[in-house]
Amino acid sequence: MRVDLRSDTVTHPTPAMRQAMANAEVGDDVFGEDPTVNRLQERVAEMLGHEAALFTPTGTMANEIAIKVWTQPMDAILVDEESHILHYELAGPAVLSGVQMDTYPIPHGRIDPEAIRRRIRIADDHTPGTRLLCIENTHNRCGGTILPPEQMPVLRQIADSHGLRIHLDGARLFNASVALGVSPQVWTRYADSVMVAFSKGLCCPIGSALVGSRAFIQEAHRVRKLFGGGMRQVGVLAAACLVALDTMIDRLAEDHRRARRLAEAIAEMRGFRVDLETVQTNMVYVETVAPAPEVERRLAEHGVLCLALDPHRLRLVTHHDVDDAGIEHAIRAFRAVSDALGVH
Ligand code: TLP
Repeated sequence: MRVDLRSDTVTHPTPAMRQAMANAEVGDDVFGEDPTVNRLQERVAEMLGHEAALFTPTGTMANEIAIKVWTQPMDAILVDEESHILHYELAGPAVLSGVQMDTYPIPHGRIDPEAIRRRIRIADDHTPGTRLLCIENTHNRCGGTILPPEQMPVLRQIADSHGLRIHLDGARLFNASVALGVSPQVWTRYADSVMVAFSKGLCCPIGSALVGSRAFIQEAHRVRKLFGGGMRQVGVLAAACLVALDTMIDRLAEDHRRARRLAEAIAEMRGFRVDLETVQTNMVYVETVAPAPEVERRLAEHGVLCLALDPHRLRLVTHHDVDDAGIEHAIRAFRAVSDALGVH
């Protein structure tokens, strides 16, 4: 049995998505003439309570477009110490927008708004001025943790009092909204721009969307072209995303239930530690006494794939293509590796 827990990005499109892709009406999207893309953009903008949306191939591109639109070279942006933008986008903000990334702390996935306030730079002849605050929900490297909605008005107030925009990296925003049983708008209405992804837990082969005001999206459309992301008859891809919005959001609760089961079982085993407080959605981070790459290799021998993201930390992500039997198999594999390593 093979159980792939490396990421929810490994999910395959469902039969309903393939059907919709085959039948999609298409046009040239660079001219804004793809009816399926247009329908998707209107739908996402409405769901997230913003004026307009833009379809992008990846979440990374959407994040980097937002940063480019909101800043000028020599500005600074604030990202948290564990953010995707800082760790996994190849210094994109420096390369593509000419801005400096400053960081704020996020211990155990929690934001202290005062720590953000203290790190805002006021521009002068020597200092880059902070223009943008980036936040992430759910938070990937913090364990799939949820940004408490009650923090949003506080962050908005800080941003407004210093002339900052807020960009929300919501690659897994629907996981957060399903876990709390609230509308995604409890977060999105306080942000100036939001990225959501279809290619993770929602199982689409490709696709993210960026939302914001009409003026922001107009500029984002130009920057997408600059970054090489102007696409043509991509209604075939947007069609899968529309199916995902109809069929794949509510079921994320199953992934969360399975992540919990996995986390609680591994937390009991020798040689592993799991902070159960951070297991709030579809991710489980496991601290390992043995080197994580060694644990990763041994688990792979049992057909269980995960990612050693740090020297002593593994990430497991539950998703549509791993069922209860897969989770039980993964638990047995962890137990076998724990016994074999014999560490305490
Ligand atoms: N994350 C991927 C890897 O890049 C780590 C994963 O497997 O989790 N924001 C967040 C919070 C993300 O987790 C990701 C993808 C992105 C942005 C980027 O999305 P893509 O891969 O579509 O560029």
